[in-house]
Amino acid sequence: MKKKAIIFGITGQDGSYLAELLLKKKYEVHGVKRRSSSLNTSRIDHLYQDPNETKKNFYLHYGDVTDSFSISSLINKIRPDEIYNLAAQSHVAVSFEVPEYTANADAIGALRILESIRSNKLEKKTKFYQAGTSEMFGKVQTVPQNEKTPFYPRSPYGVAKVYAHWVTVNYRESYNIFACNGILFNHESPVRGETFVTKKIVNALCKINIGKQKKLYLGNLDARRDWGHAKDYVIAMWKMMQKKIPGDYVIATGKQYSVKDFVNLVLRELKMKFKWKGNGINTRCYDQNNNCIIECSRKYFRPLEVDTLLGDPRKAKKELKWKPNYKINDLVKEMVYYENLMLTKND
Ligand code: NDP
Ligand code: GDR
Repeated sequence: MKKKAIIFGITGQDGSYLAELLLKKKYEVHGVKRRSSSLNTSRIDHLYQDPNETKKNFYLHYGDVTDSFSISSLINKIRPDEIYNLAAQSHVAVSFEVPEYTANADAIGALRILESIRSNKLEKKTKFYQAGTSEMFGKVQTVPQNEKTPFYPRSPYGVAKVYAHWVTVNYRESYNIFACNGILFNHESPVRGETFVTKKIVNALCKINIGKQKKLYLGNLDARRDWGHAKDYVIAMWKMMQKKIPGDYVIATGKQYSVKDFVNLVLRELKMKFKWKGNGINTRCYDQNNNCIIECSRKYFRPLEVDTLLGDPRKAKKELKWKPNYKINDLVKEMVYYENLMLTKND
């Protein structure tokens, strides 16, 4: 019998890579997408199968993690072996603008799915994965961060994810549900959302390089992150779900770079000559003709910042036999290659 999986958040970066992985592993994959006024399936269009096809293994359903009825009826109908909860308002800066919605989707969304597993009496059948985040560490208490590092979230997003983390632990301990938390550090890819800093940098610098854009405005260039590739990280999610006993795992590369370092890597990959001047909010970057191509703008600073994140993935390496295949240079190379390809296609 084929394993059945439901992915909440199928239209997102991770949802698309996870769907590809599970289909390769011969799962029957059910993706839950939100209704939206414009198409939101570009990342999964290549997986689409005609509804009239008989040997289908990829299905899309409308649903929303803020709607208990839609979640419960889908779970009851599909009775999946595995549920991956990747659905979230996932932008940290935006969570300061829409804190209540972020809490509803990111915190209570996880509770709704867990409660649906329980109320449909699927505790023994259905495994649950919660997409936790390094943002839960926030104002970091120890370096590097591992599964025992205390949480100190610094945004409505981080706070909501801490609730989701603990309610997942609670349902595991109260009802014996196989429920696990991934504590994933930043992971990127060519299909990363365009307002996250890596994609924003790659997109703008590729355009500046060919004269299609003049300047890139960024926020805090000194923030430090542990950046991996989404393709590696969805493998870790799946591996967590294959364990005999559920647990919580930090997934990270164990290497850290600043936003400015990331800009430098992209400029070098594009073979652009550049020079930095100033510091803090007055930092600027100039090209070989002395044109200012990067400036800081207060608009992109957050009310509170997470200054530094660095993960310690040793538990995952030992218990899941997981390690990242991509190094930061490979990630940058792939993102730049894809961006340039898209730019020439749109010409
Ligand atoms: P994305 O923002 O790319 O994807 C989020 C997905 O959730 C989209 O499919 C989105 O749909 C969907 N979604 C948002 N709100 C709802 C809702 N109310 N009901 C149903 N679906 C909803 O995020 P990523 O793929 O990057 O991340 C996946 C998960 O992992 C998220 O939960 C994120 O918080 C978490 N995470 C991500 C990390 C990263 O570095 N990428 C690191 C650690 C955790 P739509 O397309 O319609 O907007
Ligand atoms: P993050 O990712 O907040 O870590 O959350 P993001 O790429 O948005 O920011 C990383 C760092 O870069 C700084 N920064 C900017 N960020 C954005 N978006 N735009 C800018 O112009 C800019 N300039 C500087 C930020 O201040 C920050 O310090 C991501 C999301 O995927 C979450 O869902 C996930 O949980 C975490 O990663 C781990």
